[in-house]
Amino acid sequence: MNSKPLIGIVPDFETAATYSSYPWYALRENYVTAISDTGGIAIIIPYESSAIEDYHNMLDGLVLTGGNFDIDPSYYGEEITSDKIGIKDKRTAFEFEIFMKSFNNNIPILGICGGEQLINVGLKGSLIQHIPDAVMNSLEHEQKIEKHLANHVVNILPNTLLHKIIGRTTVEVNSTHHQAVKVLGNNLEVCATAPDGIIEAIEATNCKFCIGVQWHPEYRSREHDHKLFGAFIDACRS
Ligand SMILES: [Mn+2]
Repeated sequence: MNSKPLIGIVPDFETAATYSSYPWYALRENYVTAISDTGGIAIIIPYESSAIEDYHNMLDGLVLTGGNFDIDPSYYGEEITSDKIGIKDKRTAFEFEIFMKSFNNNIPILGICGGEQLINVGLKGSLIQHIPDAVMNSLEHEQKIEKHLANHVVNILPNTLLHKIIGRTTVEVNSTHHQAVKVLGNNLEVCATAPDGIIEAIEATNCKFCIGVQWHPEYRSREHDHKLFGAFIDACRS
């Protein structure tokens, strides 16, 4: 294997006429630099279902990103219950397919924000559709301050891979989500929670590396963000 692992990143998709009046793929640059600075080679993979087998054969790891979207609740057997939901059918259909293929073949996976939620739904879990509707007195999970700044703490559960990686039981994280894990998917365990009880990270117990975090470590503003990317790239290399 190449000493630098090849990491696929699924981008977001936009039709808003800001960059182009035609549909365009969108990805914040720091998802890429977090990988390249940590020793991987990042490759952005478009939603081409016919190429999934080829992508899969190339990749040593997969990053599922966040973005301006929600997973269609029909994937977990619910109707849409909030007007805050925005779905992207093409993205979610592609992402499900590449996630399941990677997961079933034990390719390391890091899910970030919406990517964490995709892991949970992919493994037959469900989501809180809009946190303020579901949790009384929840913390502010859609922070108004700049996105790289920490907005709340999370408690990391002992005896989890995430705890082994980060080596701390409480860390500060940024928070830019309005949904969260509700019912946990198969073969997953909770590895971090916010003080209001919101699930902030999950990991699969039956594979090499499949961790989803609700925060955005790609900003790498805190030491634990570097540790998470380091452990992910190490897993992709082995
Ligand atoms: Mn949060």
